[in-house]
Amino acid sequence: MKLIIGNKNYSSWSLRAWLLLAAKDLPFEEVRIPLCMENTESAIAEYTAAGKVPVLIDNDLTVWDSLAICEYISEQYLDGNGWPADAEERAVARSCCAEMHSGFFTLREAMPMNCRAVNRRVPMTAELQEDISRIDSLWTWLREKHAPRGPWLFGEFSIADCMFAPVVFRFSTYNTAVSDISQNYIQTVLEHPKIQLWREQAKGEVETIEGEEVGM
Ligand SMILES: N[C@@H](CCC(=O)N[C@@H](CS)C(=O)NCC(=O)O)C(=O)O
Repeated sequence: MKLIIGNKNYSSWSLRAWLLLAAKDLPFEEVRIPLCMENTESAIAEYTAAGKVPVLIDNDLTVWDSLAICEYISEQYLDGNGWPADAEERAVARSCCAEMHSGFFTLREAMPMNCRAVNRRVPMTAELQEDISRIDSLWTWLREKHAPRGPWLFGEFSIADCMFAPVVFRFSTYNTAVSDISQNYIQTVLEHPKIQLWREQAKGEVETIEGEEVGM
């Protein structure tokens, strides 16, 4: 398999698909296309007409979009184990991922993922606090419910953790105040060896995207 991704420092959607493949130790080749460069559009167009990363190439198959890639990996390579085993939990996990995938626009805009940046502060607005509070209460609820089975959102590591991993980096970069339970979850994610690897590789990147460098 080949996974086409953007800059590790900034490409939050790329991280989601990459983390599932990496955390599950599946063999894949990475192709990194730095975003916001003169040739970004043409470089991505070699793989997909959708114009966005991540893209997964598996033999003759092209899968674009982070969530579709995670679904495919789970079905094709993980026996469905990318999701919780229980049907009701699976439905809730899919709801969480869909909510992340289609929402939190204020948070995404105001707090861009910037893995190598620390101790940044951005101005708080009511809309931003609303997004943060929703994620905080969702994480707290899931962790309280699933704590006996492990430290991840649904106990065991799942696609839900991949979909929220960029938010973990955001909360860490911008020192976002959340519940103790969410803070523990953030720590769990940050300590994952593959998350540490991603962050190290992000630190090694030389490109800077001005528009993504926000906060003081
Ligand atoms: N919904 C898509 C969003 C993908 C997306 O927006 N990717 C951004 C990078 S994180 C991108 O490719 N931007 C390139 C561009 O717009 O030129 C997914 O989940 O994969």
